[in-house]
Amino acid sequence: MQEQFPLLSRIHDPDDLRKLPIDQLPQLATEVRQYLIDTITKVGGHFGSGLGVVELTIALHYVFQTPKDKLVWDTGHQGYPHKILTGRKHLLPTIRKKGGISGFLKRSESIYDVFGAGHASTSISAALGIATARDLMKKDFHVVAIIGDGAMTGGLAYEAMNNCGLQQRKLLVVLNDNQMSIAPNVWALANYFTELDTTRIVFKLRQNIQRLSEQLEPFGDRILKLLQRIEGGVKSIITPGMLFEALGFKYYGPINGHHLPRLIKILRFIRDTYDRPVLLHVTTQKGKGYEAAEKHPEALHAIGKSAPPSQDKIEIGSSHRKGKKYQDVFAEALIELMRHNEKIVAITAAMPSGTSLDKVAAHFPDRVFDVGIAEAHAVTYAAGLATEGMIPVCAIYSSFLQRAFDQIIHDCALQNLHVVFAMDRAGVVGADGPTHHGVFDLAALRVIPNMVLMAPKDERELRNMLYTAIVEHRGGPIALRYPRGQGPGSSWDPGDFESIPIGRAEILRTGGDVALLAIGKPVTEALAAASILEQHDVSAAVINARFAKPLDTALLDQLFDTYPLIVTIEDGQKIGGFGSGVLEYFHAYPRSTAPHIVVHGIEDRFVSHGTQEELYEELQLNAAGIARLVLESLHLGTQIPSSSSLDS
Ligand SMILES: Cc1ncc(C[n+]2csc(CCOP(=O)(O)OP(=O)(O)O)c2C)c(N)n1
Repeated sequence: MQEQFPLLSRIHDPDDLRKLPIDQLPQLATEVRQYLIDTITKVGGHFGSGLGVVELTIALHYVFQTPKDKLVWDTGHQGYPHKILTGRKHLLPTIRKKGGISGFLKRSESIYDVFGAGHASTSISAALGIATARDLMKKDFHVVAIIGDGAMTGGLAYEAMNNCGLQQRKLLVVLNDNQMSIAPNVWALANYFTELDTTRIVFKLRQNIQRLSEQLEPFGDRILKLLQRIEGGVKSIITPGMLFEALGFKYYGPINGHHLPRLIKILRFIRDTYDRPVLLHVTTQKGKGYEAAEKHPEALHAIGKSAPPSQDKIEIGSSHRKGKKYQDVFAEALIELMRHNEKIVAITAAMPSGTSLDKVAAHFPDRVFDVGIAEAHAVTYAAGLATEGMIPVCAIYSSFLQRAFDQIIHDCALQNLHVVFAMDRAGVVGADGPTHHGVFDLAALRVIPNMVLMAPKDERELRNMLYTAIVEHRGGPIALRYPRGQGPGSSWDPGDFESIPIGRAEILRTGGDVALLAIGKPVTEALAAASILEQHDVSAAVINARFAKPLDTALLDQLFDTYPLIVTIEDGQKIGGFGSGVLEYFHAYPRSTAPHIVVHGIEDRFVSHGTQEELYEELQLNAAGIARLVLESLHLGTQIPSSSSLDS
């Protein structure tokens, strides 16, 4: 390390960084960037965003006394250089791996991670909270929120700025503007900012006015007021930050976020002079220093372990789809349905490629809307569309839809509007970890009146559920949840859609000793578990529940009457989830039989990061885990190795 990274190898914490003279910092930036590229191209992870903020991260730790001064990073995916400079560079190769460091900011990981992040637009609110606590406790430290232009499309950021403007606490917000969200940012304010680097002009002007004010002080208030008016007037002509000024911030920028001496100069100036909310607007380039990432910032926002991903194209027409991602199956089916009904529209909240709606937009550019990182708005916007007879499909990751809980209830369900929720990344998502696991949706949406909630067992069923939701369902909100990655590999022909009766489960396998009642991805595991159980002389029925709401109560009645043991299986929180619903139904009526009902899912805790397979094993949601649970419940506690290959 010492040879390749002579400066970086000496940096063990920000104090070491602060000992370097300014003229060595550009060299340090080069080394940090190189270390990031070397490591992440090998192990995978978020790539472009960190590369874009190397200088900004160095400058912030250089000027502010971290950890006494608090840096609050928004979203957290750009925190890799911050991790490198705060004692975690040797852990970077473990990032996002099971047992390794998180890909986001995490308080339990480091005292420098002041506020946990993963979901966007939280930093200004959190920073204001920290600044308020500081003032109440009469402490003295700086609080800096660092937020991207993408995260600035989230409503929470504006709620926070409004409140900052009102409270007028000493707080710095750094707007890291690279004109990219994951996709090109859909930020109306982008047009508002000039590309001119006006800082120096404004900075000079203000210094001159300040100097003049001091000299003219003896001549009284009127002259000072006049000068302040001139400063304001000039600023409004040549600075693009009037919006922030109107919200009560003092605005500086935009300045080049890769120019370390200039960054340090302005940060020091702000640190030494501010006494109220300040917004510093820096412009950076996503992916800086890695040519492919500079050219294709969306594709290289995050990368896998091996080569950077290529943009795969969607093909409609071949009948066998093994290996296709759920998100692409969804997009392909949506394209087919949109061809037949022009009322169908689709909405993404800044995730066009993640949801594959970019592929839908290639066919229907006027009927796919990217609303920015604004899930709450996306849902109410969809509700508005639905009132006019459109059929909106909100394609939002399960964990991000948590942001829109009230909008789902108040704007969609209460008015019984036909809004379709396509909840991608349901269940455990893998390396992104607890901020991104989609494990709360079953419990959260099940409680909402008028809601229909379903989960497909495979790709073909996803198509049929989408068809059912859009074409067959008559009114009311309807949601389907599907996992990250590929399905088990089912096949179909184009145009091949089947309606699924709402609330009807499907018996996949009969058996006498136990009924495995699974929903979504775990159905495949339950089928494999049944094969394992067969080897242990246990005969298991497998039922694909399909609906968490409404439940197939007729089938449940039969199961309750027939099986001594029923195991419900879901890749979501147990509390309030699908199995919980089965229990509620069981206890709602007097019954002559008393089967043992075991609810299997995620216990009352947050699940860390790891591969989906590792987490399925940890959570006992894979075939081996399910088989083991059944045997234990039947008091036949045979040893079953944890790998699911034991069905051999
Ligand atoms: C609530 C929420 N919705 C969506 C995402 C997915 N997401 C992660 S990073 C990102 C783009 C962030 O853009 P920006 O804030 O400009 O940061 P940059 O990557 O450009 O540095 C998005 C949409 C998220 N993290 N949180």
